[in-house]
Amino acid sequence: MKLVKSKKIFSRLKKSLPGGVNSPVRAFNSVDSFPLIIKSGKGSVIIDEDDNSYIDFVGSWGPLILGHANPNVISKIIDTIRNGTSFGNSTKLEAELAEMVIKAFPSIDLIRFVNSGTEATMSAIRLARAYTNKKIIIKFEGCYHGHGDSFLSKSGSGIAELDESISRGVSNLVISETITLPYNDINSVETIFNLNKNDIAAIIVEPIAGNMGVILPENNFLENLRMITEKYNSLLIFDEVISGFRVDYGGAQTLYNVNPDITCLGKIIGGGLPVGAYGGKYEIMKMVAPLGQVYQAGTLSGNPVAMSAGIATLKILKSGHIYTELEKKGAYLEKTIVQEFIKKKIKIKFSRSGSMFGIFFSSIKIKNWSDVQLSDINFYKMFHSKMLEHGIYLPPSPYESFFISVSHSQKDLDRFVDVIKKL
Ligand code: KE4
Repeated sequence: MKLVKSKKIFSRLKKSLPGGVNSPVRAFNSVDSFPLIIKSGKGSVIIDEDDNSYIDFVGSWGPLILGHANPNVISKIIDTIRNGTSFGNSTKLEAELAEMVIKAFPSIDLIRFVNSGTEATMSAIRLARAYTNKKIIIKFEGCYHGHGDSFLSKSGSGIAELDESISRGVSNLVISETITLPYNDINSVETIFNLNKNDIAAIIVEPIAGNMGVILPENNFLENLRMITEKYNSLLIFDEVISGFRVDYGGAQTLYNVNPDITCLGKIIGGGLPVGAYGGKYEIMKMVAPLGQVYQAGTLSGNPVAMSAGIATLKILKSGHIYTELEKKGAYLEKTIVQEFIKKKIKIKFSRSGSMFGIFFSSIKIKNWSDVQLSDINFYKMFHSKMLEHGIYLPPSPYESFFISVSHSQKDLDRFVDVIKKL
């Protein structure tokens, strides 16, 4: 595919933006490739500046469960934007979207809208520390909760060792209050609680991990996290920024029937515009300013245009049999991809929940970050580039989720498998 205009635009971008991007993964460094410079999207297809078209299995990293430029979402945005873009005051649209989310998530009595998943998770741990009067946060290797300082760490060499920062500019003091453990390893959680009995404010977890490929919770992992946090009066925070309204209209907590104390949301609830949210029981959320003493604010939080995109999106998701359709598409793609790789004698592990899935080039069972590290990352780079050459856009990193949208046709799914045949 020709990339003449894209190359010119990327050189221009690099003059003004660090690495030429506004988010690192878009630079395609993880797949040693040239980044896409996109000019439009419609349904399951995106088109770059050189008019190359791609069937998109990234969907802007999750928000576009309805596909690009969904007509209902666009018309709702246009109707709203005609009345202005932002007032710095409340609007009824915030009530409408909040009520829809609260109805979908029984664990939420009150919710606060912010502008990103990062703001949601940062605020959630601040609230958890205030509510419990404790300071330590437990998270899991390979889970990503945005770029808040507390989350930019990895576990020390030993389980009980202090975390190490993974980013310059993050103070060791902040990192010393985060402990990172292996996903799906409940024993390590019990060990840490025994060592820090009354000092753990919360556990934050992606109930379905979507930032190390896709890894599902195993052996009642979520139920056990719920029991341990109750036993030690700590909070359980579900980071459902990806899984919320993706794997079920009520998120992973509905699928697995485990109620967290605080839920973080993003992506789909903004319908492609910047929206994040955190919410939970009244008892906890009443601490958030101005009702309570936990300060959090935002100029464009609850922005009416973004609210309208979220409302339009959830209205469609709530109607009809969207999740049944998405499950059928996911199951079909899983079956046909697995079959094709078996024919080619290429070992893969396929992991899926509804319309989010991951492919590991590995012959071992993948249950956590260490297992992911043993998969063939170089093969993924070749796979990504081959698929892109043939018009299939996959995440430009082996550590992300693939997404199917309502707008992906049977032909799109079969095209995916046809290109695998050419590997
Ligand atoms: P944002 O601040 O990017 O809106 O959300 C942070 C976040 C929080 N929690 C989870 C589970 C997330 O997946 C994310 C962000 N996801 C990444 C991709 N998996 C965003 C892509 C990017 O960083 O450009």
